[in-house]
Amino acid sequence: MQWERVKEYTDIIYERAEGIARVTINRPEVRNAFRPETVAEMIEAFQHIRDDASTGVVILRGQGDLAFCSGGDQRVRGHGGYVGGDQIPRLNVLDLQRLIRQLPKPVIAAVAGYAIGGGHVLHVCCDLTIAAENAVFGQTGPKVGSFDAGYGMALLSRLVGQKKAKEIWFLCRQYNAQEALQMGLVNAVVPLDRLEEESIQWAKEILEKSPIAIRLLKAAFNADTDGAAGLQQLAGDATMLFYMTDEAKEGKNAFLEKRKPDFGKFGRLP
Ligand code: 1HA
Repeated sequence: MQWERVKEYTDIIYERAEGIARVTINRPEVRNAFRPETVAEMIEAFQHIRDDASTGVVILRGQGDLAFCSGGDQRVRGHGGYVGGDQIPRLNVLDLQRLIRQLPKPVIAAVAGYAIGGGHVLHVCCDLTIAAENAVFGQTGPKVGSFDAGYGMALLSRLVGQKKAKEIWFLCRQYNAQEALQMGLVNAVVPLDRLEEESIQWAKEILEKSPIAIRLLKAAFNADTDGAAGLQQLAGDATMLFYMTDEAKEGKNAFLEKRKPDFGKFGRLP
């Protein structure tokens, strides 16, 4: 793969090749913990990916073999949020979680090493997770004075069931890759040196499929869990498809031509 850097960032690396975007959290000195700037850069990259017609699948990973992401950078945790250069306390990873969920393209988490705390929730928000054999999963919130009871609770419960999700949150234990596979938290476990290759293989298999079918399936999975926000996404996709029909165009054209629309010419399917 010839990865092309899409844009230079400080805390992340955003590349693309052959229809795949690769976003790497690049703070290995803190096990890829995120600060507000890291998240802002990821949000910008994911917004670009959303609009980039050449990209069909995203791989999200951490720099190095030791960690996918260790959550919020505790050194900059202030009063009410994580504080960046602008001195504003933020929990902007919540915006990123929604963006990953709403992205009309699958996101694959490629996890080597620790996916912990807010970093664990990030992989939970991704559509698929490929784990290296050295991957370690867990929540730490109640240990370090935090919790993510949004997607961190609801999606995790969907994946592993409520009893297990409560265990994960209440006991803050760490789980290895095989345990994660067993509880449905990840899709596959591969040797560390095959993580890259395997993630790309999964991405390529998805890329061979119908983009709109994949997009609508992702929206439907979200609608099943995300309430009105999930329904909005699925309904938005329905509107996108409807706009492509002659029936919808008749409505617009009639308005512009100041005439009554003639919807009678369109048949009704069973
Ligand atoms: O809960 C939320 C949120 C909830 C709602 C809304 C928004 C949220 C946003 C974020 C979060 C959270 O993420 S809370 C949870 C925060 N994260 C953690 O509690 C994990 C902290 N880290 C660890 O438990 C461990 O470092 C580790 C299991 C990931 C790795 O252990 P290891 O391999 O033994 O390495 P370690 O020596 O601990 O770490 C290497 C270096 O990385 C250390 O720095 P050094 O001593 O070399 O100067 C360590 O301090 C640093 N580091 C690791 N994780 C973080 C970190 N520095 C800052 N923040 C970190 N998260």
